[in-house]
Amino acid sequence: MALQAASFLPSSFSINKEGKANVSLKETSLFGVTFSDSLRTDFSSLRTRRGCRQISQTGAIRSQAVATTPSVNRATGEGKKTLRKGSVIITGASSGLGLATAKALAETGKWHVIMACRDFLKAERAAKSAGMPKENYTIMHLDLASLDSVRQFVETFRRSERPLDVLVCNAAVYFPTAKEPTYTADGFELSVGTNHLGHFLLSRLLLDDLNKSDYPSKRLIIVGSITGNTNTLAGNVPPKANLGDLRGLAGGLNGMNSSAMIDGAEFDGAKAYKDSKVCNMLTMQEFHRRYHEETGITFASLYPGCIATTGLFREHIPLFRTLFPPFQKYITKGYVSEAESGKRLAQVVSEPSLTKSGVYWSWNKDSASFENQLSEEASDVEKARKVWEVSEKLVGLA
Ligand code: NDP
Ligand code: PMR
Repeated sequence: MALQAASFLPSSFSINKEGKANVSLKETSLFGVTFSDSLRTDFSSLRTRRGCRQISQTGAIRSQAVATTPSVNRATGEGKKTLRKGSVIITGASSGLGLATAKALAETGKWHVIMACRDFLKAERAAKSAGMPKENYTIMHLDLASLDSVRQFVETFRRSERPLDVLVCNAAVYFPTAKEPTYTADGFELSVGTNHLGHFLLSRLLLDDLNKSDYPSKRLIIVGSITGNTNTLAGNVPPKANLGDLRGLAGGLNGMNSSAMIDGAEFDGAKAYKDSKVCNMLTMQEFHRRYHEETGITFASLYPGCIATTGLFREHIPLFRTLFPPFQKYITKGYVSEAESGKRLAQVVSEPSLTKSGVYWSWNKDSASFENQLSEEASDVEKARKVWEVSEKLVGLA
């Protein structure tokens, strides 16, 4: 279905040296939708048991009572201070972007990665087969589709007595072919419930922990996407993200006395994912406005490129999974490998040059980062405030 639509690509589809393009889509029909706007886009960037157990890198169950002493700044022979290992939590680090980022950071020897995953064994196998040095990661159970699990994860993490220097909200689910909504343990539509509400509670709870860190650069990163931004060609592929007046979100997304969709409309799995990404990008900016000045924490979001081979597309039809990678590689040129995307996100975690807060990062075709523009909706200050206020009620913080 999707790839048939590739043949509807406009003939004026061209990419300049920087991998940026002004795509003039005057009256171009795509998926039966007529565009009359001139869009500016960037092509290069074009169930488990709830656990409060923690598995050590060797796979053995480690008692929570064992406190791991974080390394601290220590003086070297010359009297210079050496930076201690940074401590970063990455949600959904068992595959795709999360795993590639965990690997990139762990391999530097400068980071200890807490892989916050819903499936212990999958995460352990993934870390091992990626060759991650054992001493540089720990796996902790987190199921973002359960608010209880999020709270338990925060407790377990605190008991580990590791500092928190960077939190990366990366995990996501995508149900493009679902006819009916499915729900989290708390009764929220599963994609917005996992991708947005689970992360919203997690990051609100862990803000205190980030604030306590003595690391020189503390960061909270929420992964966004081009497909939630309607100022891009990719963001104009139907169904488009649109949060409307948030009536469905305010009603609890439970599909009973309220719609399962944020805007109150009929369920559409692909749209629910894109809406959840808009929430992710709005949440990052709202964090920035509320807390950056007071805490010095850097809040950032990013579009890592089209990583067309990841598990995100596992629910898509087989034909899509076969054709999507070559389509992105050879036609849109938006494709990036998992390894490259991991390096990009690792930069947002650790690069001293990427400390600016409130930014949505993207990369050009030479893999140089730049501050990208968000769509009107994804940068709407009033909507961000409303999403924040409604979300804090839904997750029990207000
Ligand atoms: P993957 O499916 O490979 O990774 C998603 C991860 O999220 C997996 O580790 C998965 O765990 C985890 N996860 C899913 N549900 C839960 C849950 N309830 N609790 C805890 N973890 C969960 O996809 P990607 O690597 O592609 O996606 C990573 C991020 O990148 C997402 O935020 C996505 O929106 C974003 N992104 C991806 C793009 C792409 O082209 N792929 C483009 C732009 C943004 P498990 O392994 O157990 O399934
Ligand atoms: Mg896209 C022009 C550039 C471009 C880029 C960078 C993406 C990224 N896509 C582009 C264009 C197009 N896509 C065009 C012209 C079409 C019509 C043929 C198209 C279609 C399409 C489909 C059906 N694209 C998709 C899908 C999905 O199911 C993916 C999706 O929306 O997941 C939510 C997807 C994506 N396209 C991208 C990226 C990055 C995705 C996936 C992931 C994401 O946002 O997380």
